[in-house]
Amino acid sequence: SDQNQDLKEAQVTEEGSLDTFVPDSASIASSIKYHAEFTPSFSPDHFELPKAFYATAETVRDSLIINWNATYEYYEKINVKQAYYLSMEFLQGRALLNAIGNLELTGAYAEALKKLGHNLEDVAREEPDAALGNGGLGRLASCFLDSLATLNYPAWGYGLRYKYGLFKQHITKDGQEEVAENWLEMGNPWEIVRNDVYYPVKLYGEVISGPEGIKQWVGGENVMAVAYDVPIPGYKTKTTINLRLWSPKVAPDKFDLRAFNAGGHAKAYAAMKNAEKICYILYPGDESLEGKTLRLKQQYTLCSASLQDIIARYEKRSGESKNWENFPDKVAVQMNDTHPTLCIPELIRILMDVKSLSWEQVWNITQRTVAYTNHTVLPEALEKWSLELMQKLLPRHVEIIRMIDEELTQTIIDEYGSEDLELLQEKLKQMRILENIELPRSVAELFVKSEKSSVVDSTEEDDISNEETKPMEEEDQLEEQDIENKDEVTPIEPDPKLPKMVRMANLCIAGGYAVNGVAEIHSEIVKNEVFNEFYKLWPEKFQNKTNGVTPRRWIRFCNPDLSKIITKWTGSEDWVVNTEKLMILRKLADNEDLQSEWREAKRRNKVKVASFLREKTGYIVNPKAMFDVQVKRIHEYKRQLLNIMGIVYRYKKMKEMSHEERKTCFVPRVCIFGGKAFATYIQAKRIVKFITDVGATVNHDPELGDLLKVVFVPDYNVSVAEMLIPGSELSQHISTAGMEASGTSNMKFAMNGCILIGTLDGSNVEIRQEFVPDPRFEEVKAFVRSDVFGPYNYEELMGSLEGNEGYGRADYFLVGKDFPSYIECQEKVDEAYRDQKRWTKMSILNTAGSYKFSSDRTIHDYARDIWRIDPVVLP
Ligand code: B1N
Repeated sequence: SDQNQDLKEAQVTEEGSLDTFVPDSASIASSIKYHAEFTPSFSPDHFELPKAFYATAETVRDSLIINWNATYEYYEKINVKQAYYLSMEFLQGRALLNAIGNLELTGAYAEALKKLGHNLEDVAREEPDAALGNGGLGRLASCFLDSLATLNYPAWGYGLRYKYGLFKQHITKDGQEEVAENWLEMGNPWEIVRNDVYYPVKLYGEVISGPEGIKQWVGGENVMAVAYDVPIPGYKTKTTINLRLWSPKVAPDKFDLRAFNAGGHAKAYAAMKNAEKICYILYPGDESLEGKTLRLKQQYTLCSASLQDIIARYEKRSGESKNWENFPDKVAVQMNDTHPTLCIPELIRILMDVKSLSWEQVWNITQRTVAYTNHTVLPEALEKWSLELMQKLLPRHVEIIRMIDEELTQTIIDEYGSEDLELLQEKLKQMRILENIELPRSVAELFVKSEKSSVVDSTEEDDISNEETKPMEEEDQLEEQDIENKDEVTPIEPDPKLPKMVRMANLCIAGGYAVNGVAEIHSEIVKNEVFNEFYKLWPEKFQNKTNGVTPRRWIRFCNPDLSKIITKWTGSEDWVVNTEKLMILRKLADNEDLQSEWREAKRRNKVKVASFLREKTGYIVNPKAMFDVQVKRIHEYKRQLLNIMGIVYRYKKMKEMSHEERKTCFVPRVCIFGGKAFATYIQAKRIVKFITDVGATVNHDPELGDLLKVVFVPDYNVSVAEMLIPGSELSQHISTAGMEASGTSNMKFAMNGCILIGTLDGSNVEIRQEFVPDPRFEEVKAFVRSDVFGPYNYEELMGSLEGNEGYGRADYFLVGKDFPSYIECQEKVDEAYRDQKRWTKMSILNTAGSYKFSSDRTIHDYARDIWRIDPVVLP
């Protein structure tokens, strides 16, 4: 095709020629036709939307590959330090509009498709969302990749190529139903399989001592992890970085049959098939973890393949001058939460067992290479793995983890000394990586020695002599014995009734050079509470890196109408990469022309939302009403229940009023919810059911008209967010204080001129005391119980707000406690909305003030403070 020819020529001619080569719509159209014919995945006789999408995406991929290759070659040539972002989740969403937007070819593509009888937007909608993530953590990883590429940072992402992404959500009369998400069904036009890039990943087996005492991990099952590369283009730059996703494959010739001789070939074959299943499915838990073998296999596959790849690249790039001590000068590994913690023992294993370095060297290199981001302080989400399970699956790693635990234990002893053995014991108990596991031998000996020295401790002799002045009763004698036992301080014995566990966060903090939280308040909680003992030991490791979101996807491409207005009023498109420029809007916020353009853009986006709601739910809403939105994973701490209880209160009040009263008292609202519940999280699913039931009642109530509508958007995902956020006016972020590490959708809403209400998340969870129920909250609960929302039994849901249902603690998430101030806040929202000038001004100021929350700023901070990498601009 013309375009391909042009692109190829551009590639082989002088440096910089790509910058000047811009394909026009005619060459793009011919390239699309070329792919439709010669990269066939559909019948030849039609050119319908699905085929148009795949052919279009393939042409875009051609351009991306050229830039990917140029970027890769240049990094190879200058051997630059690279950052690697390891994550079990990347929530990429769709790629087409983002890619052609970044390449500045949106107009040309729209025209080309028009020539071929299609509309760009319709074609783009054919693309399935790449949902290899659950929520905020995975989406953050994807925003980071966009910023890294845009800012020309040499960096790659590493993840897993799950065959099934996050489940699809159907809403039925019973609430949520999960359906498998087969996103690869029609093929993935963005990935490039690298059949020559694969690494063995071993599981199970045993450790033997080889020659010169070098440990060898033998037997077990071997999987081949094959690389699939997804090009990540930057905005208006040639830099195109890589997201490398691993997919395990069967490798019969490479397969170690030793371990399978007992069961013969059939068994070996079954095990190989099993190996392939490792990456079938993304674990759908968000802030809830299951200690399942398959999950550990997934985590290890990611860590092992990525590190082998990183090390191979380091060796290739250093050539003759290879010196392992310099590894951290070329490589920074960022672990997205503790999910890739096995990076630490895996790096050590490769350098020690395969490259024959000493423990001292390897421990030092590791501690200068890896860094850890913490994303949650919820105790149920802090990863712990059973030692027994890990021992079976990764016997060599358990040995290494024991060595790290011993290093850490020694550091703790050096810090606290062995004078006060009880204090030392307490510290060890809190900080060790191994939980409920005997102390390393070297340390246990220390406790024995101290036992002897305590006999000559003078203060204790004093105590004893005091005791001896009075005759001993039998009880006193027992006490005396207790005291003596305490003085001996035997090392903490494991409790056989409790499981032996490996604490992944402790391992990350000990093995890494940096630990960061994801918002200021969260980082304070990390330092001062959850990991305070480590903070006291290594204050220099702890940092904050407030999250951000990419302004390309989350304003420029998802909200073109608003983008045009921002560009017009700030004077240029600069704000897309330099979000500080949004501040210019601050002094324009009162300008009436800007205000009316701003309102008009919002109105058009609301119309789109309204038609989407009608298509997906059948509900008809009035775009003149206020659009009030809460979209995020359904979780009790995020308190969708607080929102819906507030709506029920509003509904109830409305019903008690006359038509006239109602109209003066309330602003018409459309309350929109969206989000997925973890399939086995019963309480979350009840909340979904509740919201849809309230909607079914309220939306059909003829008395209310447009005054109140409640809509649950099914299957909330990245693409739905891109449509919904621009059309929202109010959004809610009302988590129980201290529980939401950061939250990122709040930033997206702010960027799109949405007013936010929320809790000051960050104050400590020490509330939950004098719980005096608000009479209005009592009213609402009674109302819910009286069957107004259908026959479903809401006793358990309401009961949980009062301490029933085995929750023990009444209303743990403080829905009732915050209800009064929440209701008052909502009344203020109504008042503010009545004054449309004031509301629009707030809306503009929100966009203006959102400049800080570009992931560009976040990435600059990581690059400067953690990774110590510099931007590289391609020649
Ligand atoms: O990470 C986001 C934050 O903005 C959110 O506040 C935080 O809740 C989220 C286990 C998680 N923390 N932990 C997870 C995800 C999957 C999983 O299997 C935990 N997600 C968050 C980005 O910093």
